[in-house]
Amino acid sequence: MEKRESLWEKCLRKGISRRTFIKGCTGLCALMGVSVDRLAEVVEAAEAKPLPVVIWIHGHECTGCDESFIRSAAPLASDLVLSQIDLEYDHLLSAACGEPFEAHLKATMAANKGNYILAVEGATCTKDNGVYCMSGGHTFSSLLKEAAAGAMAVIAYGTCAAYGGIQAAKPNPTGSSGIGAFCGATPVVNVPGCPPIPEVMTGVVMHVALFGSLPPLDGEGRPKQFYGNRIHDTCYRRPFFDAAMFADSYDDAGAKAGWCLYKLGCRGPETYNSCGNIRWFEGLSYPIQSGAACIGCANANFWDDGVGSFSERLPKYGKLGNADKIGTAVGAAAVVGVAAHAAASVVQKGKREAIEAAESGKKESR
Ligand code: FSX
Ligand code: SF4
Ligand code: F3S
Repeated sequence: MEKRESLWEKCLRKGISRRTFIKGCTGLCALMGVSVDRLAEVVEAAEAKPLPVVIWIHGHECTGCDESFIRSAAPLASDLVLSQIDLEYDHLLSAACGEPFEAHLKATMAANKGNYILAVEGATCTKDNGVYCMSGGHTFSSLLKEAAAGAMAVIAYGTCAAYGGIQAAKPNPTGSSGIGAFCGATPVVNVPGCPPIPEVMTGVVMHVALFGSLPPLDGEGRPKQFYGNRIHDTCYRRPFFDAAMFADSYDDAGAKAGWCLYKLGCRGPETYNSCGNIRWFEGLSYPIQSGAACIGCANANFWDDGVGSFSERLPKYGKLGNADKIGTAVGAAAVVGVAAHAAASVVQKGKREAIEAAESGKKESR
């Protein structure tokens, strides 16, 4: 295997100063969601550790995950791809194609066996021997098995790769599922979201590349630093939830005043993701800030849970709580809290309608 450069060696070759390198390492701490207390560890890894090759393959999906990744602002995806990781193969981003490209994939896998990171977007399908998802003359499921067997770690990007996503929604005609069962003994980190937040995507790949190990994971295989909170825990509308001030429709006075969207079906109380703190488009906004309820796009089965009911409030479909123990405990607490708030909101709603009626009466009499 050819000798690969460390991040520091790359900086030296490009004439980047030590000062800029250290500043970059501090930024990497934030990006990876690790404390700056670990800066010395990050610097040491960036100095000494050769950066691994990344192979990025696509199964059944919409390519929204790659579209999200290339919008990463910190670091810019172009910086990450061109200087911080060695992305040797990507179905979407690589300029090459055809037989030479497939030959390059095989050669890269062979030359870096046991040492490359495999990034996967999309579900895999198994029905009729996986014939419904093919590229380069082979089924995606066979490529996935082969590529995962030779990888040091697999990153399952997106809800499709982690859980099956829309392809696995009922009636699931292609027999699609998440990729975990196809990865053998190779460790897998799930980075759900449809798509995941770009900075979360880059943070996870940089963690694996720099430290050579997976970040700490929760019971669903998700990195705790990015999936440790529910959307509800970091939501700026939370004070309205706590005060039982809910919008009842997207164009009522409550919605206009920025009240809680729980009664419009918001899945924030059962969804673990970083949208409330990292946000999207360089921290500009996220669904709830843009006025839409969270549809739980980082949850397993969110399509089936949402069909015909994305705007139904949570207790009706009763899916609170996630699979890991902590999530279930928090979810159970949320059921109680949500039910109590729902009851309180009936009272609040009456009060609010009375106030609104009085306000409108005042306006009319002016
Ligand atoms: Fe799935 Fe990603 Fe949703 Fe799309 O690759 S998580 S359908 S945004 O594109 O896999
Ligand atoms: Fe925010 Fe939704 Fe929770 Fe309301 S229910 S506080 S809108 S996450
Ligand atoms: Fe998805 Fe909800 Fe965030 S819909 S993008 S997890 S606010």
